[in-house]
Amino acid sequence: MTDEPLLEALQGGEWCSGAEVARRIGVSRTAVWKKIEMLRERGYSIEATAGRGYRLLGGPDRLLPGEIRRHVSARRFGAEIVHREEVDSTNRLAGELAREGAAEGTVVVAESQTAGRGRLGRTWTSPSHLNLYLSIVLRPAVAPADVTSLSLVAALAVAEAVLASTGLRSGIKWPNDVLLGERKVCGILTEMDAEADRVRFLILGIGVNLNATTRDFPPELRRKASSLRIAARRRIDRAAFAGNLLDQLELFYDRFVGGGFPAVQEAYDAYHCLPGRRVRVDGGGNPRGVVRGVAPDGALLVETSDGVVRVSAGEVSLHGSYRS
Ligand code: BT5
Repeated sequence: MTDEPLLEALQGGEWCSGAEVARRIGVSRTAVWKKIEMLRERGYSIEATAGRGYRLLGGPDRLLPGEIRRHVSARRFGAEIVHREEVDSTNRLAGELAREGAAEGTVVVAESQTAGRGRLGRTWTSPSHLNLYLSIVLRPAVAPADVTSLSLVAALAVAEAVLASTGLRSGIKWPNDVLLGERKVCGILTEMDAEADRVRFLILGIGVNLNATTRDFPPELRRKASSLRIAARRRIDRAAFAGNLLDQLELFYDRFVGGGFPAVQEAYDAYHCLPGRRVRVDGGGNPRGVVRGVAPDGALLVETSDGVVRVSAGEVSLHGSYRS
């Protein structure tokens, strides 16, 4: 039996006698007491008095492994979840665990990061208990050169999880920013430990702004960052989001490992918001032009005055409504 029937019985916050709870969920009163204790350990606040029974005062807003796992159907991703109240960087900790032999699918989540990493030495703002900071250990049997498009796959999984949890269609800005209303709600950082022809492990780090409000961001980010809560105008269940994200990740990762980027390209293209837009790229010869899409290997195709140019890595700036 799960704890859910018990939580259901206490839903609404009204007093409910021990006998009534026991009857509703079909167990003895002693078993109810034990389950109440288990829920308290998981962070639920439940009042108990001899005369009136039980009353649910509040649930935890913690990314506890048990909370996330209730929402995961994936078999490998999230089978092992390490939770920290605070860490410098979930990517750093996941890397340490991977070096010690952690299995593929091992997840590190934290309530806050003191040194959240962005790409190229930039930082990721990580206020506590509001968002999702998650890193996962991957051990794909692919060549190091094929790994770059894996972060495109991660962005796709995030976009699907955003749709499932809010009904909102986000846009992916190549390679892996996820935007709502042209503002960044997610950043992805892939770090690799490899030999010349073999990937030892990868750490896929994903930061998603879930419940941050505008004032939770530093002033310089307020005009370019957003969160699911801001866009959907309601609080997001962080554990449910994390669980759903792990499901989407495992699904698309398996497709990618089996068939490369072409196996997920149609789904990626449906979210990609750059095609048809005029951009400037920093990197890959700094082309300027109109985006024509993504190649089957994950490179961005930009039509310039000299023809179509492929960009494998770089920073894309939009002309016009440029925010990032
Ligand atoms: C990224 O870098 O977008 C990758 C961020 C990855 C963060 C995750 S959290 C879990 C895991 N553990 C880590 O230590 N990291 C990963 P980049 O493309 O370089 O973007 C960084 C830039 O985005 C910054 O320079 C800011 O302008 C902006 N930024 C920083 N924090 C942000 C936030 N919370 N929301 C939106 N934009 C942010």
